Parts: sequence; structure tokens; C-alpha cells
Amino acid sequence: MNPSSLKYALTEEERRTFNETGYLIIEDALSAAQVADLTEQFDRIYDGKIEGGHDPKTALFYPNFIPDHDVFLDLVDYEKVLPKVWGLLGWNIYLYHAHMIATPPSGQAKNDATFGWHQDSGRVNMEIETHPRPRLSLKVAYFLSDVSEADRGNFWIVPGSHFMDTMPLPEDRQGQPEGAIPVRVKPGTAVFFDRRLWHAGTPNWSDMTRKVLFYGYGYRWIRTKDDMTVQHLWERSDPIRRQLLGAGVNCNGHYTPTDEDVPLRGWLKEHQPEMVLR
Ligand SMILES: O=C(O)CCC(=O)C(=O)O
Repeated sequence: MNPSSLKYALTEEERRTFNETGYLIIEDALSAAQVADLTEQFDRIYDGKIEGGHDPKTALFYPNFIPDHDVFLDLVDYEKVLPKVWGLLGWNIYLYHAHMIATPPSGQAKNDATFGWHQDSGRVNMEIETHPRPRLSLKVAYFLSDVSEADRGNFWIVPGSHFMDTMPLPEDRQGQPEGAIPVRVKPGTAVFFDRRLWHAGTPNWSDMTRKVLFYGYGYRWIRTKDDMTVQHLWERSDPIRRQLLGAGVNCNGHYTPTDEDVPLRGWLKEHQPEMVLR
């Protein structure tokens, strides 16, 4: 990790925005060249899935894509983003989940059906006893296609809903919850969202395929949410990237980490000591 990454450290305003609204938009997180490289690999995977029988009219959810190409691997500890992730979650973190979603034009007439609103983490939400639910993890969504207009299969959110345990939905399943908005962003934008923020993927009523990469970061004591077959990448990764890819000394180190388990802590002690107060 290059100390130059600290120029992208989380600002107090960014922290406040994320804490209060449950999300944070970073425009131009990726350059046009990065978007082009990532899109080339995204399209290669997507085309392969269609050749393999995936219905081109339905969304493709493809987890565990990090091993597919180094352009995806390089975003795991991306200097414009990771400092904001540790600014929000601290140093005992790793990439617990990653998935890409392609949402092709639905080919159907626009309707007002209620979207699939949810918080992330499945059973965690039922089995955690506290209110409000704890943050635990966040995702960073990198948008590769232009969703600056609505109806393009946008990611929808209810800003400020991350402290709500339930989301009232219309009984007739028509329309969206109060306060719901489409996230409208240009290619290259990174959208951070708290796992508790009520959100939904939506049908694409435009004529362009929506393309997004999701990187999920959480505490090292959370289990992976997909196969995360990244262990073969440890050997050629630097210590912080290795931590983010799930390396560690032993299982106890997920709970009581040694310096060897969490090189990020050592790095922060040296370069951003206020991040290592506990
Ligand atoms: O496709 C989308 O925009 C929604 C993605 C989503 O629900 C998730 O990552 O949990």
C-alpha cells in the first residue's frame, strides 16, 4: 500500500454523509481507461455466460469474479477507495464477498411493481438481537455503464433507512417505499453503501445493458458469502492485499488478530495512527 493513498482518506464530511444517509457517492473513482479495461473483462465473462446458456434477457449475477482477471484483483486494495473503507470499518477487515451484475434491457413495458427491497446479509438480520442492527459490512459498487438517467436498471435506495429493521411496502405491491430514489451516476463512479441500507436492483427499461461490480468488505470474523476462491492469489499479493483476500495465521486470529494476521494495522500505526486507537 502506497502512503500516497492517504490523500484519499475518508474526510469528516464523507463520514458524516455515510453515517447519516447510509451511502456515499465518489464520482470519477475510476478513470476512463480503467472503466474500459474493466468493461472489456466484464463483457468477456458476460458473453461467455450467454454462450454457455444464460438467458440474455435476464440479469446475470456472477459472484467470485476476482480470480477472473487482475483488473478485478487490483480493485481489492484500490488506493482511491480502500482508505475510505478502513476509515469507516477500521483495520480488522477483508473482502468477504464480491459479485458482478449485468442487467440487460428487459424487453418489457415499464410497470410500477414494487422492487425487491432488502438489507444485505440474509439471516444476520433475523438472528442479531439488537436494534438498530449493527453495520458489520459495506459494499462498494463500481458502475461501468451510464446510469445517470432513471429506468436503466438503476440501483435504488431509501436514503437514511439503515437504522430501520423493516421497510413498509405497498400492500398491493405497486409502487416503491416512501423516500426511495434511483442512484443516478456516470461510469467510473463508486457508490459505498451500508449493508443495512434498504436497496433494490431494478428492471432495465432502457436499451443499454447495466454493468456493475460489487465489492463487499466486512470484519474478519464474518464468513465469506461466496466461494471466494482467491487463496492462490495470496502468494503474489503484498501483505495488505493478502489480508483483504482472507489470509491469516489461524482461526483465532479472526477474533484476536496478531500483527501477522492484520498487516493493515501495522501499516496504519505508521501512516495513519489515529486509525489504530483500539
Ligand atoms: O443490482 C443491484 O443494483 C442491486 C444489488 C444488490 O442488491 C446487492 O448487491 O445486494
